[in-house]
Amino acid sequence: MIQTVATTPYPDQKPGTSGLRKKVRVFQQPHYAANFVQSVFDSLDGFAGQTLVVGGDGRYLNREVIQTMLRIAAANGFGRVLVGQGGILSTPAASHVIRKSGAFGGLILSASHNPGGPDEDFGIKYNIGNGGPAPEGVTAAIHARTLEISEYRTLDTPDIDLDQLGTQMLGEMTVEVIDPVADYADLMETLFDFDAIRALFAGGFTLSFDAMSAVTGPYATEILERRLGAPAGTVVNGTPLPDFGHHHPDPNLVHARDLYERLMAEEGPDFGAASDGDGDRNLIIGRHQYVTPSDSLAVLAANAHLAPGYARGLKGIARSMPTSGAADRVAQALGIPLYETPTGWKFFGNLLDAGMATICGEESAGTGSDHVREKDGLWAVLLWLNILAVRRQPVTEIMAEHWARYGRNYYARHDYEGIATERADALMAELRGALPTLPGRETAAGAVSTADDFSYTDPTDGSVSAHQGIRIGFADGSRVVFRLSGTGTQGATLRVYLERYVGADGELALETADALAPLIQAADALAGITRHTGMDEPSVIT
Ligand code: G16
Repeated sequence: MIQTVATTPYPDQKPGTSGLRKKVRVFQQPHYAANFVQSVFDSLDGFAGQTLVVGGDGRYLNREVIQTMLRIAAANGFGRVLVGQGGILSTPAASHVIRKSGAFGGLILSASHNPGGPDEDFGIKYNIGNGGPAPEGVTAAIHARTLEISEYRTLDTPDIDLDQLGTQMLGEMTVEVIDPVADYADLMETLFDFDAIRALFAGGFTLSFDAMSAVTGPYATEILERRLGAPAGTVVNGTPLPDFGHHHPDPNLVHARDLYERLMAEEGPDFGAASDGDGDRNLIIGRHQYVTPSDSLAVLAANAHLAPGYARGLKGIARSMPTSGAADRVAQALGIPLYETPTGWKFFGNLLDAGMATICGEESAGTGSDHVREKDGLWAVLLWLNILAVRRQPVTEIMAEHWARYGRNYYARHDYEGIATERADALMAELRGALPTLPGRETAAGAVSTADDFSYTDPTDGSVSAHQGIRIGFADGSRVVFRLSGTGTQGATLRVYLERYVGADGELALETADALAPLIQAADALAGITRHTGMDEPSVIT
C-alpha cells in the first residue's frame, strides 16, 4: 500500500560536483534521505515502468538508505530495480549496469574518497541513462525541488533481502539482486589483453593493489587474482568495510602512504596501485616511480593502442582544466583534438556520447574512457598492466622515455582544508577582483602573462559554465590555478594547482618540490593564502 508522508524541506540539499554529500549524522535526520530521493524522482519525467540501478560503496548507512530508496522507487512507479548484492556497486560498475540494462538511470550511494563511518561522510548521486552523472540542468532541478518538497511516497513493507541473488517483489516493482562484479569483469575482458597480462604475472611480475577496505576489493580480487592469475595477497585491504577500516579511502601519497613506501623500498613490488571509496579513482606507482595522475593520463593516451579495446586509436582526449598539459602534447603528436573542461566528470559525458573523445582524465586521480560514463580506477590499472605486458619495461623507463619525447610537466596540488567558508570566499573574490591588474606583475616565477577565470562552452550543446577556477599563466608556460573544492563536507578546501613545463631538452630529473618552488612562492604572493587562511602550509600535497 502506497503511503504519502508529509515532510518539510531541508535547505542544504544542493548536489555538488558529485551528488549530495553530507555527514552521516545529517543524513540520519528524519526524512532527510527520503526527501532527496523523492526530489530526484520529482525532477524526472517518463520513468513509469522503467528500470533503476541502485548500489553503493558499502559505507556506513548504505544498506539502510538502499531500503528507503527501493520503497520510494516502488511507490513512484519504477517497474524494476537492479541492486548490487549486499548493496554493493562501484561507481564505474553502476555506470556499466545502467548502460547495459538500458536503465532509465541509477542512484549511487557514496561520498567517494571521503571517509566513512557514523561520524564521517555519506552521499547520494543520480546518474542518467547514459551511465554518467546528471548534468547541471538536472542537479539544479533536483535542488530546486528539495526547497519545496512537502511530501514523499513510500510503501509500508518489510526490508528486501539484499544478500539473496535473484528476484523479489516490492509492491508491484521487481527487485533483482545482481552479482555486482560479473558484468564489470566481463567488460574489462573485452577491452584488455588478459592473456598478455596473465603471462606477465606468470613471469613473476609483482603487483600490490590496495583496495583501501573500500568497494574495489571484490572487483580487484576477481579480476587480478582469479581471472589474471596474480598470486593471492596481490589485493590488500580487499574487504569493503562500513568505516573503511578507519582508512581515508583517497588514493594519494598521504592516505596510501604504506603502498608508496613499499614501492620505494629496495625489494618492493614492480607495480603498485590503489583505488578510492567507490572505485572510480586510481593511484599508480611503479617501483621507485610515482606517476602523477596528469602524467598517467598522458602515458595511457600515448600507449592505449597497445590494448585491444583501443587498437584503432583514439578520437580525442579530454582533461579537466586544472589537469596538467602533458596530455595536450600527446594529442598534438597523435593529431587528435584535446578538450579542456571544467572539473567534474559530467563534463566529459557529452564529449564521449558525441564520439569526440575516447579517453578522459583529471588531476584528482580520475581516468577513464568511453567504455562507461564515469572515471574508472581498475580500468586505469588494467590499461597500465596491458601496456606493461606489451612493453616489458619498468615504469621508470616508460616515464623517462615519455618525458624524453614530450617534455615534462612538473606538477603538484596543494590543498588547504577546513578553511572557514567566508575566508575562502574572500580569498577567491579578492583574486577575481585583481585579475585585470595581474598581467605584467613580477613574481618569484617571473612575470604573469595571463590571468582569467575559466569559462567553458560545451562544444556539443553550447551550454556555458563560468567561474570554474582562476588560471594564472607565466611567460615560460608555467601555470598556477586556484579553485575551491566542490566535494568537501566541512568548511572550504582551497586547491592550488602548480605546473611547470620543461621541454624534452631541458632538466627532466628534478625533484618536483624544487622544480615548483618559485611557483609556490608566487602563488602565495598573488593570492595571499597565508594572510587569508592563517595557514603557513597546505594540509595535503599530492
Ligand atoms: C568528483 C568528480 C570529479 C572531480 C572531483 C573534484 O570526484 O566526480 O570529476 O574531479 O569531484 O573534486 P573537488 O571539487 O573536491 O576538487 P569524486 O571522486 O569525489 O566523485
